[in-house]
Amino acid sequence: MARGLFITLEGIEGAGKSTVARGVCEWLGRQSIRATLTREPGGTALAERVRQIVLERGQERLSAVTETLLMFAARAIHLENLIRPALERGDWVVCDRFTDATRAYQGGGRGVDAAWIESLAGQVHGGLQPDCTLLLDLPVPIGLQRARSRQAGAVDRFEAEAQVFFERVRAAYLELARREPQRIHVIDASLPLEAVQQQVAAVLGRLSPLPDQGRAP
Ligand code: T5A
Repeated sequence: MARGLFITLEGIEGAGKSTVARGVCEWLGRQSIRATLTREPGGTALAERVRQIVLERGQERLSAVTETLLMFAARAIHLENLIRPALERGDWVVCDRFTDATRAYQGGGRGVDAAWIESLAGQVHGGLQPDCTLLLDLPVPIGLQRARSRQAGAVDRFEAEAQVFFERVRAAYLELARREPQRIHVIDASLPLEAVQQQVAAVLGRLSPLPDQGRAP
């Protein structure tokens, strides 16, 4: 059986990734395509434990290098236990954040060496890349306002960052999209949700249909 397609969603805090990811799965369902919805960091029980370590604001310091290693540790667990098996059984995998987040947050936001990130990505991905990435782009103040208005519990290590940090993250994402326009599709996420979903459906509709791939019985 041919493998399913690997779709990732990216963007700053409050861009609407989780909301749109659920919409993507519903859209795929309407096309009779089986989809597995997941997220990073996390996605499996063990990787979610790493997520907790990297997001919670504890007593101990986490350097940018440690943060990067933890992101890739969680990703390696996720790839081995969930993403690869799902793709191999023909499901499409819809993943809320993947390695572009490490490039943007740890690389762009924290200044971690880009070549080192690519070297880790090469080892952890083993050649697997997203087939399509939806970059939900919007001005930082709008994203932060949405994220904060929805927030119920404690602020995590990233949400505690200043606006200037997210400006660097956003700029890094846009640069990635500029370099890989075939894979990374920039979606105007400042628009109302319905208009965002229309842009996303237009991108998904252009993906090459693969015969007998991920079709629900
Ligand atoms: N991280 C992650 C790294 O640093 N490196 C890495 O390699 C990886 C994988 C993870 C954190 O980890 C960092 C980045 C993150 O800081 P997370 O929970 O995955 O955290 O990410 P967040 O961005 O914090 O998730 P959010 O839930 O804040 O943002 P979403 O998912 O983009 O937004 P969503 O869908 O929850 O929507 C937010 C609110 O806006 C509304 C929604 O209803 C919701 O209330 N909304 C809209 N409102 C108006 N118009 C629209 N178009 C809307 N779309 C959504």
